[in-house]
Amino acid sequence: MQRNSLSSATIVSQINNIDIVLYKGDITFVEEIAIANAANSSLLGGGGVDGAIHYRAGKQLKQECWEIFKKEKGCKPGHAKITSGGNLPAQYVIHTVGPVWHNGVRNEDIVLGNCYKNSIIVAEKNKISGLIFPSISTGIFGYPVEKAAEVSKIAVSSALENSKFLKRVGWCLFDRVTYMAYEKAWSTK
Ligand code: AR6
Repeated sequence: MQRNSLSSATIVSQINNIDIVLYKGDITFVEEIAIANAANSSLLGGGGVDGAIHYRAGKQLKQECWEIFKKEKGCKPGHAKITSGGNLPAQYVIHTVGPVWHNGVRNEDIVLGNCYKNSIIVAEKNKISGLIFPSISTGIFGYPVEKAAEVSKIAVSSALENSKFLKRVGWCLFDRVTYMAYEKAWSTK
């Protein structure tokens, strides 16, 4: 397998005995039990990390997302739904839909925090021990990355307080600027 588009994980913190880790690179190469997807409400695929995940996961993921679309009308912003990982190294994909940035006047911080909290709830329900997120909403949806890193740190820290199954949670960040924003958020109290 091609591995040069992914760094090894760096542990940046620990919460409730859970390692918080950062990878730099392409999340479709991450070998953890679960990765999260920054999807849209249809769950039927799109651009950015969603496109990359669907491309590498293949037909099975599309089919499972289609079933969720038919039965549950997809996924609302801030919510999360689980599928298998198809052809990905990850066994599961937890699809969550971030907020579109509107200058902070539409509760974007609450919706973004809910993406992380609800993804962690879904992971715990499925007894998942490792979950890696992309930087939700900071690409096509336009959420400022430093703010997103802060909001996500607060949401993840609080959601992990009651975790039983997760042992490793973190992010896989595609570019240097995004990586540095999350590294900075986790290096400050
Ligand atoms: N691995 C890790 N991170 C990635 C990858 C990858 N392979 N590709 C892109 N990123 P975005 P959003 C980073 O736009 O803002 C889709 O069309 C990217 O550089 O993927 O939540 C969906 O269907 C950025 O840092 O997600 C929705 O319609 C981060 O992932 C919409 O985009 C998020 O960027 C969601 O927009």
